Amino acid sequence: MILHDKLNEIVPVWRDRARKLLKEHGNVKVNDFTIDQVYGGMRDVEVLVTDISYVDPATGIRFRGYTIPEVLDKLPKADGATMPYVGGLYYLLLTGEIPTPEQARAVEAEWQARAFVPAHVENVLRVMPDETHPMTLFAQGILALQTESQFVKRYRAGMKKDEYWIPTLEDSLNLIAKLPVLAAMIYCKKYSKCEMGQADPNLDWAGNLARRLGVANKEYEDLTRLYMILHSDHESGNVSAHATHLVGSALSDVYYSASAGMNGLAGPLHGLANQECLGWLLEVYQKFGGLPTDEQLAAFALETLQSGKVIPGYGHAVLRKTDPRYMSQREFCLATPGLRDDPLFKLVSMIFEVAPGVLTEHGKTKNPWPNVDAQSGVIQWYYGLREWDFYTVLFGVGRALGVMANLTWDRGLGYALERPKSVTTAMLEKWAAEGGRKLS
Ligand code: HAX
Repeated sequence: MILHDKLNEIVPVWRDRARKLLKEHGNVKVNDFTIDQVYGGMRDVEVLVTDISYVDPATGIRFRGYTIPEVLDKLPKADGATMPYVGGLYYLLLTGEIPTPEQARAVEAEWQARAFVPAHVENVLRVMPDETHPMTLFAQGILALQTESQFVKRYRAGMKKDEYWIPTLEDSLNLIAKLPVLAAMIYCKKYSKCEMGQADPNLDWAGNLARRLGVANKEYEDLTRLYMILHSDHESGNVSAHATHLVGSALSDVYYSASAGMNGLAGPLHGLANQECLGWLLEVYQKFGGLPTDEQLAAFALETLQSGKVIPGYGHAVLRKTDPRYMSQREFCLATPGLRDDPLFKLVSMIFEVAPGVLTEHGKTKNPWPNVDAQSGVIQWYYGLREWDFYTVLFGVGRALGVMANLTWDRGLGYALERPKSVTTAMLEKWAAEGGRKLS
């Protein structure tokens, strides 16, 4: 094929040119940033603002200043549950204040009143081929809901910029309310284990998701509350949050923006890592016919790295320590009889002991410690949700909470259209030869 042949010829030449530039001049500054940062996915470039959450490289996420243990302790608990209402977490993300039980329940009631998913969305899911990945269905389902956008109606009718946040909040509440039902519809379509249906008015938002997935178990409802809280937000530079923010900056509504974010979450370096993790765990377990020895596990991990693959669930673009979201899931497992003795959980614990050493010795990753995805799949597996290509949808339902809160504030604060400037390789080479570039 003509284009394939031609690119086969020129890609290696340009790759070598970029590598040479980075090797010889990676630390040269172009304005405020180094050439390493320009090529390297803008690591550590501080150009986004959010007050909703912050990831400290050493201690991990804080939601509105609160650590995960503080959030779990302070937020009002669902009736008879050990974990908080997700509605309370959403109140905290949006307002910065810990809600009273009445306020948390009021958010849950808002969601309950808006949970109905229209028939055309169900139809969109039904016509897709059975082999469609659940994340494709999830992004499509969100996009199909765009017909409901209040922002679009108000914008067309004429609306002051200061008011943009109002229909954005309205759209956000509507979308979040419907996500448990949408996710469950995808689950039913894909695996034929249930019938598509609407929300149960007697259950909270997370309880609804748990039940509709067919796990009628109080423990799993609590786990779902924890899971959604942990996955909700991770400041605004990660791919799903940034993609949502970027698309939203063009005043595309909540549905367009969230769908874009979910497409980013579907990448194996981001949210898809949770399904990849479980795949890798099962591969280890099957290969050794059960738990391996530490030596066997280390050798298998090295083999994975040497074959050019990543160890899923390990490493992070910002964190430089074990992810506290990993630790709280681990604590949940350790506190849950049955789960703490589960052989796959034991394997996860062994990997926690062995993989950081292997990754450190391998010498590439800046962070050899586990992230949120290293632990989450095994818990779903334990409770019977074994269709692991569905796991990223669960992540997406949780992540929607954070990106929607951010988008509401983006509009509230009138954040600008995002439009960074690009340069050419030749320009960078010229500035590198001149020892750097300063904005005049
Ligand atoms: N296994 C093997 N190699 C790894 C690695 C891992 N777990 N983590 C990082 N590396 C490699 C990178 O691929 C990179 O190699 P190259 O120089 O050849 O490109 C090198 O180490 C330096 O990477 P880094 O600076 O430490 O990490 P990045 O910021 O570039 O990437 C990632 C961060 C999370 C994408 C990376 O650690 C990774 O691929 N991890 C495995 C996949 C994963 O768990 N993703 C989920 C992350 C959490 C999340 O967003 N969840 O949604």
